[in-house]
Amino acid sequence: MNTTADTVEKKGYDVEEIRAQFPILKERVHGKPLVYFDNAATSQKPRRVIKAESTYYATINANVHRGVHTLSTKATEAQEAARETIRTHINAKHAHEVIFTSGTTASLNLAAFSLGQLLLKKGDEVLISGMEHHSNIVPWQLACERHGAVLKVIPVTDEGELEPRRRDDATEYFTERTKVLALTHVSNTLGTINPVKELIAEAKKRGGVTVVDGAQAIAHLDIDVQDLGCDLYAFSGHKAYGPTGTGVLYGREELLNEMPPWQGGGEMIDTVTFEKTTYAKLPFKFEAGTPHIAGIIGLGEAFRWMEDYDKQAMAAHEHLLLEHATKELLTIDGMRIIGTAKEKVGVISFVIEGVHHYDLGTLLDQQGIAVRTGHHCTQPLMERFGVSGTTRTSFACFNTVEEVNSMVAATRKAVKMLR
Ligand code: 7TS
Repeated sequence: MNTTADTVEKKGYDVEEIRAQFPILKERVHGKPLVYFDNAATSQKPRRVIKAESTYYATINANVHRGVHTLSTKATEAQEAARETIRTHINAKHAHEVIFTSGTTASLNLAAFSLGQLLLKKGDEVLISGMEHHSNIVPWQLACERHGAVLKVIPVTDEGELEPRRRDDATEYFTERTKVLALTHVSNTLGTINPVKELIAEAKKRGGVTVVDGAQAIAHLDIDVQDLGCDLYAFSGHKAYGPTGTGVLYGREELLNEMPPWQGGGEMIDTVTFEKTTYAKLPFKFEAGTPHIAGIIGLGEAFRWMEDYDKQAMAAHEHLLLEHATKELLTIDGMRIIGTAKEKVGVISFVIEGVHHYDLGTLLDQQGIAVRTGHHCTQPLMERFGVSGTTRTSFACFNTVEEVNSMVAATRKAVKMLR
């Protein structure tokens, strides 16, 4: 273990205490202790989250906002408590600005569909970046096709940052036709933290609506939607220690009130006749059908769990893992790290000369080490860097320096076998 690692871990960040709360970390894979480095795909869940979900099913399972009976009232209260927890966590002004969805993908599809209907006319522009996940590309392409608008892309530098030529004069990215800026806060492939606050300010000066994909930011950065100044902010619960099938679209109240609904059905209506339907007030206008109640309750618990810890200390620990892993991986012959931005979260994508990422991922799995391989749903970014895919290791608050060392040693061994 390197000395910096010792210092940070002794400064009150008790990684073993955190690890003890994740039952899955006791699992063995191919007879080896699990090393889970695929947190950007989905994080593991602390016991409290698993328990919150099962307690709902075991004790108060009922549909929400529908019955007068006791269980329904309790389920509704538990779900709405989760909404309030999330409101506080992201510093939204009102709880009804927090819309529950099934994940970032659903949140972004809602945003693109509804903003398309509201704003986009022939020749208008939607501005995204070259490092977007497919779920912040394709919904906008669909909206552009529907409304005759044009998708524009902010280029990415060799370091994996947004094109600096225009850093001093972000106005160049925008034209008078830019109606929407939809940007990832953190790149899932490169780990880059984008200067979203500045770009949001630029877009707003020109009257554009701003959408942030926060899927990779929510578990690793302090998110304050009012400070960012964004109109919409999307994230998934499962990447922030919460259940799969849960997500949020935060939206500024005034904009949400203007936006048309995305899906129609129960819960999102006020009155229905065959001639005309009027819609429910926020947030229900955007929550058609029975929600993932158990998941939402688990999501609330995940956020309460995160709040029990100092987010700065968590971020510092993850940063330490990032620095240590970067340094060690670079000692491997033929190593190329894709994504060397100054501001990064704990995500490292790499390619190794003469080694296919799929083979490496398979050999690491044999050692109990879970990494992701492939294009990470960012095909245009892969093309930008001239690679078909990468091996990606992504850290969470429960990972350790020892695990990084095992991964590096296993990679070195795998490279010898594969060359
Ligand atoms: N946006 C970003 C930046 C993401 O990283 C992901 C998922 C999504 C959107 C979609 O989230 P979902 O929860 O709706 O699927 N990213 C990844 C990944 O990097 N590996 O697996 C999923």
